[in-house]
Amino acid sequence: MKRIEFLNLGRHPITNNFFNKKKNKEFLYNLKLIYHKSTKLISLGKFVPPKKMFNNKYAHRASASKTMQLAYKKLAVFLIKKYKPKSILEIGSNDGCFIKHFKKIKNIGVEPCKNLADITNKLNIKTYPFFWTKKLSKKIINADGKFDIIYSANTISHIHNLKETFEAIELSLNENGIFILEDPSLLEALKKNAYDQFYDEHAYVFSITALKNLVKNTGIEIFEIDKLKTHGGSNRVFFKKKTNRKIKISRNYNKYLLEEKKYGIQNFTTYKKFAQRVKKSKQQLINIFKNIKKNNKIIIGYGATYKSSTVLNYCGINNNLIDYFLDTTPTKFGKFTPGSKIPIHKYKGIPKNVSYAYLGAWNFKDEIFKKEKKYIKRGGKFITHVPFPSVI
Ligand code: JHZ
Repeated sequence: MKRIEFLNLGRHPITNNFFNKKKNKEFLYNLKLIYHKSTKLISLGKFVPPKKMFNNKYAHRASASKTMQLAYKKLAVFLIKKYKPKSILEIGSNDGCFIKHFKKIKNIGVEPCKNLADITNKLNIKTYPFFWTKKLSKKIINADGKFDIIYSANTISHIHNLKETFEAIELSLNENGIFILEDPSLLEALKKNAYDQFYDEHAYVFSITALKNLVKNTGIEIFEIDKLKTHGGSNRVFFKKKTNRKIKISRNYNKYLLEEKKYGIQNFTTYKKFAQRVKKSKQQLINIFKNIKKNNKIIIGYGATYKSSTVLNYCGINNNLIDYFLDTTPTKFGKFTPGSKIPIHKYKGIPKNVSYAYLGAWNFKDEIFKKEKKYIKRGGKFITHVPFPSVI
C-alpha cells in the first residue's frame, strides 16, 4: 500500500497528558500526515501506542458540553423510534452520555479507559474495560449475544487496526443489525483548515470515500449518511450487512461521495494545497497573538481541547502568549496543557480584566457565544484559527 507524506506538524506530546507540575518530561512523537494511494485514507504517519493515550487517567468527558448531551439524546430517541432495537453496544462509551438513554433494553459499553468504564458500570450499564478487538467481540457474544445496533462516536478513528475493527463489528451484529459510526469529516477539516483534527488519538480522519474503500472486502456496506455540525463537522455513517436487502441504500450516499470527488478528496494535490494553507495559518495565528501581546493584554484560552494541543505545539504558542486556559472539565483543573505548559483554571466566567480569548473549543462556538453574551457585549473578543486566523 503506497503511503505519501503531505504535512509534517513537528514534535507533539500525548494530548491527554494534562499534568500537575510545570516541570514534566513528556513523551513526544512526530505528527506527520499521510495519504494512502489505494484507499484514499488519511492517517497519521506513525501511531502512538494505545495504552499511552487511553488509560486510567483519561480526561475527556463526552457530557462536558450541552451540545453533545442534546445531540446524543436526540439520536437515542430517533434510533429507538425508527429501529426499535432490543440490544445496543457502544464502542467507546466514555461517561455514558449516549448509552445511558437505553436503560430499557440490553445496553452494553466497551471502554478501555478504566476510570470511564467505572462511571458507566456504576450507572448499571455493563461496561467492558478493554480495547475493541475480535477477541473481545467473541467474549461479548458468548456472554451477551449479538446486537441490533452497534454505535461508536469519535472512537473508530482512534483504533489503529481498522480491518480487525470492522470484522469484529460484523461478527457482533445480528443479521438485520446496523452499525453507526460518527467521526470528524475529512472534507470539513480540509474546508475549514482545521488541521487540529489531527493529533495522537485521531489516527485517521475519515472521508466517506475512504470508508467505502475500507469496507469493500467485508460483509458490511454503507446505506446512509447524515452530516452533523458536531465536533467541527462530522459524518454519521450507517452500515448494514450486505446480505440484508430490507434496508435500501439512500441517495445521500452517492450524493456525498460525488461531493467529495468534486472537492478532490481522491487527489494528492488537494492535500499538498491543504498543507500550504496550514503553514500560512500558523504564521497568521502567531502574528495575531504577538500583536495583542505587544500591548500587554491578557489572552486566555477557552476550552483546553485535545485539538488545541496540535495548534499550540505546532505554532509554538506557550505560556508567554496565553496566560491560562479556562475549562469546565474537573479532571483538567489545576493542571497544565501538554507540551505548551499553560495552566488550566476552573471556569467561573471570563474575568473582567480579559478581553481576548483563544477558542480552543471552536467546535462549540455557538454554545460558547450564547453563554458569553456579556463578555461579547463589553467588547470581549475571541481568537480563532478556523477557517482562517482571525479575531472575532
Ligand atoms: P471537545 C476529545 O477532543 C478527545 P477535544 C477525543 N479524541 C475526541 O475525538 C473528541 O473529544 C470527541 C471545554 N468546554 O469536546 C470542555 C468549556 O470549557 O471539543 C472540554 O474540555 N466550556 C475523544 O478535547 C473542551 O472544552 C464550554 O462552554 O478536542 C471541549 O472538548 C464548552 C462547550 C466546552 O473535544
